[in-house]
Amino acid sequence: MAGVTDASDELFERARRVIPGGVNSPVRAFGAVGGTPRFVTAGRGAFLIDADGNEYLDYVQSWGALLFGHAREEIVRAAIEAARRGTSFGAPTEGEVEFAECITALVPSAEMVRLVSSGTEAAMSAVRLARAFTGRTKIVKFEGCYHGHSDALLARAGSGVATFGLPGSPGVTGAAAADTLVVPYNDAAAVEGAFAEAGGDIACVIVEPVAANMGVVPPAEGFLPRLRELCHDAGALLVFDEVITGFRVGRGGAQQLFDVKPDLTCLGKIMGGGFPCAAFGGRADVMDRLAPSGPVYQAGTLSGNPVAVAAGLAALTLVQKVDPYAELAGRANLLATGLQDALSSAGVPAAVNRVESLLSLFFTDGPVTNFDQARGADHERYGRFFHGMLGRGIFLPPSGYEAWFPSVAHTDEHVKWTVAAAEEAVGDL
Ligand code: HOZ
Repeated sequence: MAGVTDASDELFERARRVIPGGVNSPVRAFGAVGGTPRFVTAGRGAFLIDADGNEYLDYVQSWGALLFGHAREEIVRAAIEAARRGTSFGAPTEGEVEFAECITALVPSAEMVRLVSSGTEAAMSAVRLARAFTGRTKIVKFEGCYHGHSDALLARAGSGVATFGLPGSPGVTGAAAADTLVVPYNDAAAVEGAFAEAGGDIACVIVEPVAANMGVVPPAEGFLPRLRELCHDAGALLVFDEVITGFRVGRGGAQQLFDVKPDLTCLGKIMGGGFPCAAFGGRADVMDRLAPSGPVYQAGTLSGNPVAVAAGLAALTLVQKVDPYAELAGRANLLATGLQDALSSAGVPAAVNRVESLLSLFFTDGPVTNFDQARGADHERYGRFFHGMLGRGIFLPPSGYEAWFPSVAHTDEHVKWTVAAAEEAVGDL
């Protein structure tokens, strides 16, 4: 259970002297919920242990990277064995070929794939490729969707940009943002409008097929197929950012779940088994434009890193062997309905959005189908709920704009504790 935080307090103080804000990625700083971020010493299965020895049932799971929980044996073993053979070569390996074969077999639209080290790189490179392939400049993105922190994709983004209430970021030039058209999520008419106005200039539409960086917001019925049609008719590419949904909402990701084939897909998180590994892939005729087959430049010393590849391959092998999706979604449903009941019986207006094993909680009395509604939720109340849960040993994302990620290591018993903790925590609201 959560208790004293002296060691985390001290580490945070030290960290702030040498790391901006004391963290290496903004949302971790607890800025939106207040208090001291917990400095972690270990993770085991569904649990995190902090520097003071407190143990928490963890629903962050490295922001969705850990489908099988912390330190899953097969993944750790694969990484250690790979590291013993050498940690980086800067030359191709058989593991990369096997991994790419595995990804292209699992992701319906991926005929070819290029490995990179982060989701940011994957999205940035996919956009460059789309622009080069179509010979066009503009891109369409959605309010509250987050595609990493490259210049063109930060406008009205979710995740930390939403958490800290930033419109974008200083340092992004007007020129870099000028070709980014931003429209509301789930609003097909707004996308039609963008195509009516600038159709011949639009290189791609990039979308999280299930938005999961403004809290979780499912795509409206027909929204994704309409994007597919619009892009097809206008000669633009459809890019699915499946960094979160890939290997999470099913083994073939959201494109399989909703049966919509994008031209390009960005992947990350689960595919790296908890290591820095990501990818973008898609139609072979588009991917073949990448250097050295084609002229579109993209590169990286640690791309296809052998340790990350071994861990990722172990994770995707488990995905196929365990096939955890039905059970995971069932458990997430238990959690979502338990939370919704706990809050309604306490008379607290709340919406729990869920798609398969992705869920999040908004303190609001209406539905949440877009970024405006997500922003309209009571985020201060979320902060109080977060601390009520943390004090009871449950680690939720420290922002109402982030998704909750139950893992294979979470059990029905864990879900029952969580709901019981929520029943008590509503008293703090
Ligand atoms: N952008 C990530 C959440 N959507 C946060 C990553 C991190 O802080 O580790």
